[in-house]
Amino acid sequence: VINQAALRFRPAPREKLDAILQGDPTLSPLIARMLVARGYDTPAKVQVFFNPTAEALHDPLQLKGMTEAVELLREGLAQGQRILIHGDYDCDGVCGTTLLMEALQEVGADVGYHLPDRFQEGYGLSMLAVERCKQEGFGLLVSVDCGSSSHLEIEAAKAAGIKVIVTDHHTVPQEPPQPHAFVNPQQAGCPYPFKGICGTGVAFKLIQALRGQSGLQPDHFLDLVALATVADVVPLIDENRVLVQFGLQEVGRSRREGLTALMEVAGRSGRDVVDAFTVGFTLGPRLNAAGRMEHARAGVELLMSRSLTEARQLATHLDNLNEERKECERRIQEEIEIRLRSDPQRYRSGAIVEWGEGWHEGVIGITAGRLAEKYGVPTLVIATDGERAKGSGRSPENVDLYQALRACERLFQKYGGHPRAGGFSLHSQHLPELREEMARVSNDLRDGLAPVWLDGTVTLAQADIDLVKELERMEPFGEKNPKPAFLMEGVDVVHQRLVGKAAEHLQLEIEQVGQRRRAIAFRQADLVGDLKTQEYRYDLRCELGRDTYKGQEQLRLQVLGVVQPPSHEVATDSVAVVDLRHLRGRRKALEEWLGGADRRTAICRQPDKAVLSYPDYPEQFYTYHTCPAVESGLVLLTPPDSLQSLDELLDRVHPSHLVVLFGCAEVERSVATLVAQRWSRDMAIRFWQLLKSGRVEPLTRASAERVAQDRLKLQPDTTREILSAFTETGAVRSDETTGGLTFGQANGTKLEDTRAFLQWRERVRKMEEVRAFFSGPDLAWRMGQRWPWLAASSRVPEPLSVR
Ligand SMILES: [Mn+2]
Repeated sequence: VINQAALRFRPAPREKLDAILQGDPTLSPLIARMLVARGYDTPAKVQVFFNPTAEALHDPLQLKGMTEAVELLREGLAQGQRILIHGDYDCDGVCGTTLLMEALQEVGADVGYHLPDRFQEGYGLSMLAVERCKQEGFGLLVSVDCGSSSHLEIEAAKAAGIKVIVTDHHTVPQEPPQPHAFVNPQQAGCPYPFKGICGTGVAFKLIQALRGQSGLQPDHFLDLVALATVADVVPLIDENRVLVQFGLQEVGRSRREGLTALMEVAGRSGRDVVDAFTVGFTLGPRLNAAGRMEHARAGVELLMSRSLTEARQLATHLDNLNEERKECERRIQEEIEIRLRSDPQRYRSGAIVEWGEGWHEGVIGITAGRLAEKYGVPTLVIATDGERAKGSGRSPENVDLYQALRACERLFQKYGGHPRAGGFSLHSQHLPELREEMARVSNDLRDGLAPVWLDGTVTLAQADIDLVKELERMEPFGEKNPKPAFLMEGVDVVHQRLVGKAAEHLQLEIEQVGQRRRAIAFRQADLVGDLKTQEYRYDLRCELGRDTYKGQEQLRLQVLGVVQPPSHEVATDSVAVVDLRHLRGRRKALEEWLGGADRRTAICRQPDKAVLSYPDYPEQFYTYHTCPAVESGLVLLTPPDSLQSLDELLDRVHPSHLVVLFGCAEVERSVATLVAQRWSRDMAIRFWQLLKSGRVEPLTRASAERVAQDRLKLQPDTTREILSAFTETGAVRSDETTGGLTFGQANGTKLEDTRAFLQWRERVRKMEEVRAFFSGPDLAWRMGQRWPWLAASSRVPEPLSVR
């Protein structure tokens, strides 16, 4: 359940929106909004975003240290030196190692590789590898995806006469190491224009430089680059977008037996579209699992395998390790959540700090990430082994984790990280103190609620396969180009049931303005207890995708979270705006408001009809335009036709408080009614032809309205407007007293320039403005902005969970 005050729309300034819509009128406003919010705010940038080409890639030689690295490699190759590739145990390190191994073998090098054991050797260049170089006669050590903090090991290798090339993309310490060549876009003084490439990306650049190539060559390594880029969660912007887009095509060609086998075990046949999602959620975790649960070697062996039989065995092994990893994660998370449920203070305190003996070190980071996301607070998960404790932390955007860890510095033996993630080790006896300290510093550092981002609002009617296809043009999604999330407002939950092996998912049947659809909320079974579907309509945060079911393509609506509706039990002496847009039992609520001691007034479109439904309150219904001054509060039953109408009403009436009792559904209906009266030039021409056909007998306003309704399904209002437009153009003259019509001489006024047409357009524009104003969270706050004398309070209710 999401606290509505945490919702944030990614900002998209109106002027920039207009500029790119002018540049490409085929863009839908929704997509345009997302592009602007992501920084693609000129037609040229949008053009490059949708059409990635090799030109967007940067020259490898712009990387500082590249020339030296290439020289050393060439020298080594010429001398027949043995080369040891030193990778890392995650997917990026494994892909980078494979890439360098194969590329150097292609040019005839004698190469071997070393991947550190996560549990024995830890992260970074390993002393064991330096020893191996000495014993096995490797004269050149090349790191990939690590080494920037391995000063000691680098010096040891140099002392033993080994040449060292470090290639990496991790943050470089203040005092950088001094290998013979150091290639890392993050290092000070590196002119490379993009800092976001992953370790495998840097290795790819090294090979390009060695071969004197650039752009997308050599393309048979792009599959590894794409895989690592997605799995390492580096930003999918700039050249990464190009590398991934072309690299995924290479994965799809499946020329690598290992990837074919891995897709098989993941249940993806070769014909399936390979997208960033497949890589990020199926291939990546399986390659990561090796290093997390056992040893990363299996990953390199798989990627380098030339035999499908062998590859299948290795892939099955990785798949088993991945299952083991998931099971481990599930157990730890479950254990923590049991603790949190029995003692909610453990997450309400400001941070989650939980530890367990023998918890698997390889998965605590993922678990911390899940919990931080779910509870919206910084989370440290710690594996203890007697007196030794090793932990991993993740944090939502509103708390800088690195700062928090630094504030607890004195408790740690070692720590490091960045604003969203970090790692540390300490003595177990300090754990209770760490829990307290962490809660305290997190509260100090916290900047508002953890934001829950949105890209826009959609209605159930707008959400269709065409929209999904448009969204897919923005792929690959990932870091810095996240999968779009939308707000779907005022939805009735008509049915819910638990699905999945362990009944862990929630399937919903939802309805909005007459449209009904099925939606799925993964791993959110606990929502069942929170939803009050009889009382409220809900706003859903959701993602749109597609599924193929029995050969039929259909929309997949995934619910990411449900927004807590504002509570309706409020005392009006404390608030000026009561937001009841989500209430279902309107009749009961209205009667309560009308029957109250202070006789509130209700504003609606047709007071005479309302009085028939509520005969007990004959004097209490008015329209926006007829309401006299009141002593008490106003209840708004239907949306106004413009914000100005509401301005005027409030100016005239000065209510003590305002109750908004219409929801998004009512606003949508008003818009729909208005749009149903739409008349276009085409419609006017067909009406003209009808008039001229002689079928309108006698030729009067009344019979024209009747015939137009029968034959063209035009509302009488619409017919009247078109007729008055014709009168303006001079094509028709009408006799005011008899209603008789005669054809006249056109005076040159275009139909689109007539007052009748422009007025209609203006009405629609005003209604759109009303729709925008009354949709979205924080209505009370926005009303307070527009009418400051309505001392609005945002009335955020007690959250059900911290989010
Ligand atoms: Mn990496």
